[in-house]
Amino acid sequence: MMKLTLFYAAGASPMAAHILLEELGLPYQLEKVNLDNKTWSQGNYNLLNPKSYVPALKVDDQPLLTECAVILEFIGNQSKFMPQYATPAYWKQRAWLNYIATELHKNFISPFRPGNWLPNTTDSKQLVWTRVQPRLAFVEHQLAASGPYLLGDTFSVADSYLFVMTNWMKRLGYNFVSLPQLEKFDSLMRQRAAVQRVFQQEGAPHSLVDGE
Ligand SMILES: N[C@@H](CCC(=O)N[C@@H](CS)C(=O)NCC(=O)O)C(=O)O
Repeated sequence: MMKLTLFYAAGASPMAAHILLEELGLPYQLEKVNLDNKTWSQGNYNLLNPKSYVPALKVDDQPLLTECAVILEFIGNQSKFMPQYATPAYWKQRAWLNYIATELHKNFISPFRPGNWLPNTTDSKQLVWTRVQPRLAFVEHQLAASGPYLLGDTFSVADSYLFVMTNWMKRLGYNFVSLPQLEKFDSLMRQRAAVQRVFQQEGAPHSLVDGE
């Protein structure tokens, strides 16, 4: 049996991988990273991951896996939950993972804070909203046409990543007024037992205030 260790910070993007591990029932260990001083239980996190951010996934003695979308694809592959390589379903899933990573996740990051952090001031929250809102509107349109999940009726790999985005929307106080399908998606995800276990395990989200 493969040994999987997920490096995470509460409420941050590794939650997507955490949800997927729980959904698929794979055995794994969690290692919490203190993002303020970049330490973990064994010392300097930057020595382990020079990218200096989470998520990271250690698989046995293999080189560390990084990048949310890649980690999700890797986990999905472990239980054949990721569609078979090079089929239309595979490309669709890849396109969603890439879209969420580059159009949503990255645009949720404040350009005013060094590193990858959510916005923490009124102005930066407003700027981030002007960037993510049109991209979320695209997802809304897709969910209205063929939801309630990204690939239709059933939960798939990219849904765990999209949920991190809707969870951040709530955290940042953005409203769902023009995004009812996303709101429905968010509440469907919250009802899933795996998601509830993840919230319980991670606890209160990492502070948006530097060094707190
Ligand atoms: N490109 C990376 C970005 C990961 C990322 O944004 N991580 C954030 C948490 S959501 C982080 O660790 N920020 C702390 C820092 O950059 O110092 C990915 O897709 O995995």
